[in-house]
Amino acid sequence: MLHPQPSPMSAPNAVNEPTHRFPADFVWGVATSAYQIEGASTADGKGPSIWDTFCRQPGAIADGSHGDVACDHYHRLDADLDLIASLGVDAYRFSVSWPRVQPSGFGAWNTKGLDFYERLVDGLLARRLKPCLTLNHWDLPQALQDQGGWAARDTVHRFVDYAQGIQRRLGDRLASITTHNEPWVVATLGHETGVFAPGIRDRAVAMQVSHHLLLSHGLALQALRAAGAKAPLGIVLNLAPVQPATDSPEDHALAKLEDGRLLRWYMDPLLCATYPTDVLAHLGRDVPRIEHGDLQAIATPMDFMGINYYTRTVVSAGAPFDVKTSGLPLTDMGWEVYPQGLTELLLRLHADYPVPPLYITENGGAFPDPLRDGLVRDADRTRYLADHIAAVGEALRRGVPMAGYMVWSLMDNFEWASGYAKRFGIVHVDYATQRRTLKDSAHWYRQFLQRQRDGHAASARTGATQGA
Ligand code: IFM
Repeated sequence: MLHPQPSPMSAPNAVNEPTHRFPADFVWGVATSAYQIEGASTADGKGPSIWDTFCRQPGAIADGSHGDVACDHYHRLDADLDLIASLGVDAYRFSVSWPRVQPSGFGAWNTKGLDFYERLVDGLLARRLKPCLTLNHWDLPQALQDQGGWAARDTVHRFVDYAQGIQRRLGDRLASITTHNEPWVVATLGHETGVFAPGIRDRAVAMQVSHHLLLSHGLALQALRAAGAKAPLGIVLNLAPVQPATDSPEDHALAKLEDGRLLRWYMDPLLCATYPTDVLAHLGRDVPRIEHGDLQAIATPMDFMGINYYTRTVVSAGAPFDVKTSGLPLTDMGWEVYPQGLTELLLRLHADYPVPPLYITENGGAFPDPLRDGLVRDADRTRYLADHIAAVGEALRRGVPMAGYMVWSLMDNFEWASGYAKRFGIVHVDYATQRRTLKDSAHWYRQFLQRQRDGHAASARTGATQGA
């Protein structure tokens, strides 16, 4: 149930309202992922995922927590759908927990798990919200990890089967299907630095994983289309402008390489069927095994791309760049607030690649957010959102085909290796009671969207009068 909310401030101070008028069909939304909010980690036949396993490793999660209960969304579905609808958004981006619907990642399907997502999709449609489904937001079935996980080529085919199963059950009602969320994170943080599940530290494995994720994306698109999928199909990448800390040639060279590993390693094969040669040369023996036809499959045309943007990346060949020296505000994650980087990134993508329509599928900030007297005065987050929405508006004005924007996140949730201490939600969650409270930023977002709609209605009236 959505609890009664105290009146918010009309608008937090010092927020620069974006002045851009976004198109009437621009899609505004909020986003979450299964492991971060659902809880119910063993309910109704769900199998374990690699994150269930990883969270049990001592020291893996900052506060020793896990997603067993999280926001208990699995048991609070209807109230949470009402909550989403109350924000006045057009769309909800969520992910399916693969081990909830297919506990081993192959073979038998779990009807109760599929039923949950059917209730979710139908509940969104009943509230006139677009269901934007992500197939893989990191919670690979542990049973597949036991057989080699994403490093094994067979997992590519298991993923394609899984995608087809979701299409069979839900495909006729989805507004979009995303194959993978942030493959760089799965490959690099999961298999190179090992700070995320499954906790492997091996660059050669990480690069093979990245190739298999990309290949499974392309093959899934082909299989979904062959199965008659009507929903737009795409992938979501986490991208950032990579900048040198100084003007030294060493810093510039490192920035180019890091841009290659973060952005071009994914954009080049997806849009141009090739891997960047400088990164291949740099990898040496860690270059992944690429079979004949793989690159063509990866470059299967997409209907859209999602970009997740939080901050810029600054690299230094010497001592690591200290974000505190830049003078920019920092979020609770210690990430610089750098909205102009989003415009810069979008213009660059548009200039360098034949991009399909682009969505910002995640953008937001973690801030401490104390709940006092039933209110969360998160002016920092409101400012962050307003400034990044303006940055998207600027890219749109300069010709980038922007189609939508989604806030990360609908509500506070399990922030992976940071546990529950970092709060990204525009809705506050009291984990002891599971009470949800709209933060000031949620009220601002709702009012901003209403002002956009009012503007369109006024233009339509004026246009109608002028045309009469
Ligand atoms: O919470 C994550 C999300 O799961 C993926 N993108 C980044 C967010 C904030 O770290």
